[in-house]
Amino acid sequence: MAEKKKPDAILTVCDATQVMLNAAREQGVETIFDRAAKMKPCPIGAEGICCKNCAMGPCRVTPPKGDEPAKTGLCGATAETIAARNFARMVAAGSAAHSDHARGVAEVFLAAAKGEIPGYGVKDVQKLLQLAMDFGLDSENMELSDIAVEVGKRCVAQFGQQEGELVFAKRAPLKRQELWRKLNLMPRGIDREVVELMHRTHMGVDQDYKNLTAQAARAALADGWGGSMISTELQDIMFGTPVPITGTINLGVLKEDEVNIIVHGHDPLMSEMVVVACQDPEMIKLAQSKGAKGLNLTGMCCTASEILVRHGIPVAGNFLQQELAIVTGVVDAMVIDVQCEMQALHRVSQCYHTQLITTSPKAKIYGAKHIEFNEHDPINTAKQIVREAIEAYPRRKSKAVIPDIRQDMVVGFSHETITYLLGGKFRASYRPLNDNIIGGRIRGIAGVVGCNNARVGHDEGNLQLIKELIKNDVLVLTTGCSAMACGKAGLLVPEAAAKYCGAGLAEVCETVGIPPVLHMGSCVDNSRILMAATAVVKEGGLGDDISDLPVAGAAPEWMSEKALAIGHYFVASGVYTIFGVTFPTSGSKIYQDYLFNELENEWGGKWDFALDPLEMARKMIEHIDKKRKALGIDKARDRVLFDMAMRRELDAV
Ligand code: NFS
Repeated sequence: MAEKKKPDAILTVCDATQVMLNAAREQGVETIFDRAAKMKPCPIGAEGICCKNCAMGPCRVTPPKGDEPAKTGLCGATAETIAARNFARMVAAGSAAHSDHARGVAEVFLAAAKGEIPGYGVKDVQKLLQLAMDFGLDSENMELSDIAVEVGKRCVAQFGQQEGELVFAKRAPLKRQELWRKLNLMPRGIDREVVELMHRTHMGVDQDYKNLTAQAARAALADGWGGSMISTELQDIMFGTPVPITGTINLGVLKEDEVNIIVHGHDPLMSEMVVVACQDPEMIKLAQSKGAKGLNLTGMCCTASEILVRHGIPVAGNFLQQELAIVTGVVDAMVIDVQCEMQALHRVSQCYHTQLITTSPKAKIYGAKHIEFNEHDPINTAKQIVREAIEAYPRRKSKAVIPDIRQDMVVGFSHETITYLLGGKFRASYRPLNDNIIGGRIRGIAGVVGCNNARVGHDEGNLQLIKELIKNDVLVLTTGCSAMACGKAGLLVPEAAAKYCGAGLAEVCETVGIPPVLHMGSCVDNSRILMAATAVVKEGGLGDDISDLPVAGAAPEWMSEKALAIGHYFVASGVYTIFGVTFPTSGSKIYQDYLFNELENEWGGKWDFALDPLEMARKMIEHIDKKRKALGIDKARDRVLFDMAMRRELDAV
């Protein structure tokens, strides 16, 4: 099912990206778009039926032709075992990535709480107290700093916990928790689940595809309701829980006459300090002394979302725009932390004056300058980085090519904010949202998340899908690169409601003054979507589990293993989840049938695949309608206030 992109296929629907792609080609700079055309994916690997888990292989167990017996690996492993193992390993890697990010955040949080790090503090006291409650802390007579230390210690302990249950998993609806306990899916500790999954996918261990899928769920749930949720919560406490804020997006945010710094990656610990350093008068003066008008800080990928939703810092672009940003010739420093950073950045930066700087000991790029983020003196590391950018500014050598394309947007919809926005100041709750779903103005909710993928049109799948959903009155929650695609296309402004939505959703959005697509943050912030779904369940009237809700999840342009981990924790949380581009188990019919059909009977959620975004929308809406029917709200209409004539008519019956 690894579909080939037609040679004449659209490479991008983002105008700024197209301008830069043309510029790159004119300048002879190779990008991922060129490499994707030159090198096709290996079909056997893409379908999940190549096993390289031992040195007797790789064994390629292609489907049998005609009457041929089914092939197995040398050890006898069947196609379904091999597909399940490969799938599980991707989930393990994705869960590990989110969770190791979270570990770093938790360690810094704890050190900051102990007063060991200048510059980080507690911005959201309410959330700190909420976490204290989650962890069962008797905090009434405790100093705030002591509460922070205790919460920090308990969060760090979640990673190495060996038994029991992850604390945030107990935030899920009770019925879901019971199901996890019954099916042995409840995560015990974050590291434990990932390590066990790696063990079980080793040669000759777990060879039952259903059992493997269950452990993959335990690892994925340890991500969604563990690692990712810990990241979101602690980042909110330290840097502030997002509230609606305006921002600007696309490569047109770069400025020819200023020092441009792009922070790229996922971890806000360092970028938060770069924000502070860029506001330092001493730094601004230094930039001016080199002839620049000032310092222009922008972001890329999920790090961008982190500082966008909290500070309104402009976003240069999403995953497939990272090399092209450098091609503008005005990026003085690209500063990366961890995840989704292409090694090709180094080669592209060599064609220009751009200083590529790595900052994490976990993510170095050969040839790039490494300035290690010193978590005990973060502001000085940040200043050193800014100085590097300023020093690079006079070395600009190529003509600036900055597309004059940028778009305003409203972002920062944490699930707490949704409560407030929809319920109003005096009645903050999810009630109005539930009522609008029950009444049918809002047909359902979709979480559309994930990456860009060079095998399909850049931003095309995300936008086609989301436009179709909102046209059909489905409210969309979005994060990551998908959210950025929406921002660039003008879907993250309240005015988008009148332009793109069905009448019901438009009416709700216009009344409340929100966009029909709500930007909830970075990829670890998919945990906010879990919390929003839980809040809808707890509000009442729409069943008693996430699997009862008229909701669906999608990643139409996914590429990273993290996306697969996210998908799997959505499925294991009871959500119908559909991916585009390709599906990594398609080589085994038995295994794919299990994920796409049977799983729903066990978990209430299941996987699905559609290459065409409109087909994807159709399937999601069909699922939403199925859930509406089961809830008995498929024919629901708004409550009508009866006038006298209507009453008389009733009496007459
Ligand atoms: Ni998430 Fe994909 Fe990467 Fe962020 Fe973008 S590619 S799974 S959205 S930047 S992690």
